[in-house]
Amino acid sequence: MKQRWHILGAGSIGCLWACHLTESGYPVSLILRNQQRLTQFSEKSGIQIGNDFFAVSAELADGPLPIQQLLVTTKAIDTIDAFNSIRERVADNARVVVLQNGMGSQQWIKAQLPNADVTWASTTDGAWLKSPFSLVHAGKGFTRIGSPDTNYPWLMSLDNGFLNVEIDDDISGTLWRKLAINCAINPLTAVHQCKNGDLIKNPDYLATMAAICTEVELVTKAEGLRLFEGPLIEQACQVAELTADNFSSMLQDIRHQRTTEISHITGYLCDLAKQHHLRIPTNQLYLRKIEKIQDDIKLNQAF
Ligand code: KPL
Repeated sequence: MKQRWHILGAGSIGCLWACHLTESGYPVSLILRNQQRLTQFSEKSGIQIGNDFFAVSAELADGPLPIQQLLVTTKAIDTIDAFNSIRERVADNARVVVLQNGMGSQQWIKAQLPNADVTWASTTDGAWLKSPFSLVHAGKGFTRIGSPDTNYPWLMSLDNGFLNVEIDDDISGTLWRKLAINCAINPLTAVHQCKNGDLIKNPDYLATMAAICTEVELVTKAEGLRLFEGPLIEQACQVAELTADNFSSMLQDIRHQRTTEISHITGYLCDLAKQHHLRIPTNQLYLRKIEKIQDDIKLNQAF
């Protein structure tokens, strides 16, 4: 019998991975937030993708089994609370995969579990939940997975199932490239409430995006990283063009009155800039703007 995977974060990507791991023969348990979600789950006792049904089990954070294999798919901002709710159950030498956008929680989890195999992952799969535990796999992408310091052979066992999984020797670079593009596109589109493509059509937005990119490059240089062959602004324009009709995930979060991932994207960059005594005023300005929008949302929700 294969070793069980526990999944913390039963959103669309967590559910997609629950199916992927089930398909490759692992027992899987989703860790759910509360009794209401568990009751909802027990009506289905599994996850549906189109006509396919995957028999997955679910439990609450205080479930009975020790956790030896853990996939973290919460939003980066929810990691600390979610992880602390299961900390007691996680084996010190557990295998952990952190599959998230942004940076910061990967290192935080490693600090909590210094003897665990903590690995990082990034995905371009697109999925959404049309109803609880009923999933639409809208875009087949790739999940890159790796460890920033050691090569763990067990990672190969995740390249089985129905998702495209690639072992990545430069997972830190992969996450950084995503973070850099997200710094360039997401806060600007969220503040100006525009589509990704508008950033290249409007000269003022384009100039701000270029300033953001130059500052990101200052920080990556100080970190000893070279993300792309050419300048970041060229890459950012390319992504904005390719996704011209899309609304960025940050704008969607704001439109749905949700907390964004800014603290693990631009916020992470600003923290590093501070450590290197670098000034990155444009990124700092947009960090403050998004934080202000989030504060206003919270205030509105309180009344
Ligand atoms: O990843 C993205 C997002 O919306 O979060 C893109 C489309 C690349 C914009 O940064």
